[in-house]
Amino acid sequence: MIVYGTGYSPYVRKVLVSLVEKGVTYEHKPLMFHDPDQGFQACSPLGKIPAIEDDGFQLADSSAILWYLERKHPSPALVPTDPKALGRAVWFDKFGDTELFGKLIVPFVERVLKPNMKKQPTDEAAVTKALDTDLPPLFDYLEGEISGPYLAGDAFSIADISIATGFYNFHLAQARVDSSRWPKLAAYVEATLARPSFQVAMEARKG
Ligand SMILES: N[C@@H](CCC(=O)N[C@@H](CS)C(=O)NCC(=O)O)C(=O)O
Repeated sequence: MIVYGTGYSPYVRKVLVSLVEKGVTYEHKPLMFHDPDQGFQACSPLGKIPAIEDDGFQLADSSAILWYLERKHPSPALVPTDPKALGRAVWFDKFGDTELFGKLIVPFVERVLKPNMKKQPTDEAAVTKALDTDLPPLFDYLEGEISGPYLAGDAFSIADISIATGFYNFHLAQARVDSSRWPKLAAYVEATLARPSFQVAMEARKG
């Protein structure tokens, strides 16, 4: 299987974590979104990352890929079967991708991506707004949802992958979850990113 997309992307990281958890071997092509590479373009209709090619089968979108991997490589399961746990897993995958991502990524975009990769100035006011205004309600919500090591049921799942992935970029931007205000969230993020699969996927940014 070929995985397209830089390891800096939280969405690409979702796919890499899933592959490592399931013990599937893959080739990683760490290109940026909208790269002209023809193989990538054929897999990603919108030019977004991640995308995969698996034995001639092409697919884009991290959640679609995670569900594909789940059916093709069912063990260990990353999608729960219990109805309530399944509902929560789908919800947290969606919440992570849509609500959390856009705000969690702001410090990374401003402090890492813009100055180092785009040669543009950092907008610290945007970082302050994300940290002080936009993220606290989301962190409050997550703090209230954490009652054990996993967000959906009693096992690691796509819910944990999708919520934790963006916190690595948050950390790369020298931002942290304040453990005095959100102790459960801070501990959950630390423990989830410490999993071997996340460690491998986080190293992939150097690829
Ligand atoms: N829903 C997609 C989102 C993927 C996405 O937006 N990736 C970003 C990089 S982190 C991208 O390719 N952005 C380029 C663009 O939006 O045109 C998924 O889950 O894979």
